[in-house]
Amino acid sequence: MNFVSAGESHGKALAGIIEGLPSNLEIDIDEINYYLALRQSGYGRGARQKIESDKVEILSGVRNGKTLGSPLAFAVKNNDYENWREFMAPEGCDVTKRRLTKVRPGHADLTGMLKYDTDDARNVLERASARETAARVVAGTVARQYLRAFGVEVSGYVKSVCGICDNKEYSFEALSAAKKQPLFMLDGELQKKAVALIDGLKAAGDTAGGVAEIRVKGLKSGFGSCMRYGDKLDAAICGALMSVQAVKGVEIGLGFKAADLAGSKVHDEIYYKNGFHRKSNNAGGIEGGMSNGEEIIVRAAVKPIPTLMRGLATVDTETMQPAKAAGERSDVIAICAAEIILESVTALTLAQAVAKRLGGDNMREVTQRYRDLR
Ligand code: EPS
Repeated sequence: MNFVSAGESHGKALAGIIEGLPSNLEIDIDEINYYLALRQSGYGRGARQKIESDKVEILSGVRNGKTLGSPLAFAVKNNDYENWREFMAPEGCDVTKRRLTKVRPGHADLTGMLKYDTDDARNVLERASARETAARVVAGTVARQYLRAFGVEVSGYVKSVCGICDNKEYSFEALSAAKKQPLFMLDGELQKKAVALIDGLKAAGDTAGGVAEIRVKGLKSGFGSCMRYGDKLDAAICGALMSVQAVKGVEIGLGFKAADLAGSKVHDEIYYKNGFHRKSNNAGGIEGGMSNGEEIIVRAAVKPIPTLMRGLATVDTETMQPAKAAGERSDVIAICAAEIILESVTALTLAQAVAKRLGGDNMREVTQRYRDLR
């Protein structure tokens, strides 16, 4: 199963193609739009989200609500294109306006300009923008629907905002309450503190990041590989999470803490009663590069947004003189969006691992093969 996305932030639309879906998978378009709306939500988002109202349009691969086995192509329109047509139209536009040369530290602007040989960072930032992640949410929600056919669910919450961290443990079922909260946090008091902190940062023209925890329930053991490092499930998940804009760190289960503890405090002892089980899950559901049947637990650290209204020190590449970095409008924090995107890329990665192991051209074939697994 392959996925490719296309689209610029202020271009006509985002687009994507998912190739390798079996036939007869029921596609719930309302659920895709639900996750698209969640991706746009959350405290601290900027003015752009008032312009957009993301909805998926499926262009191919689905007939009467079910996949055909052919590539599923889709588009999500950028409403803001109407305001940018003059500067973005592929057919011809005015490239002397909306130039960005006061390159932002932490964004792709400067390195991208040099690499793609352009004197306007707009040519780079339009694609590097996190707007692209709307396409990944569409693909991720299709992947959720595929995984659900095997009883696998993906959820998550925001664990920390700019250092305000919730260290409590929550059951998988408790996580769904997070999506109704302004910052997708589960502790009301910590969330109030985080909201106040974001308000302060916004007033100061500054930005924030955070940590999201993603959990997966119900996946049988044996997906991934201990034989081929390229197929290790933990490597695939970490790569996928790290590919999300602004993610700077990823951990599985105990993660970095495991390095500080004795082996007896880290490894999950194995018992047998009507099947193998463990009383702890420090491994985060993955051992030897394979799912072990326990909940998969991953966390990703998201850096602060690099567009700061106060403007960091930089160089204007037009004049090579010192300048304040560009900052017309921006989010103060996009951790809720990141949480939804991270759930989506996790779902897509797991769907790919399932498809790789089970193959199958139609859902009947695939679900039967899943049932037959030990
Ligand atoms: C982004 C900058 C902002 C964000 C955008 C990502 O866009 P604009 O420059 O149009 O104000 O709103 O994210 C989205 C549009 C989105 O839908 O998530 C950036 O520079 O990465």
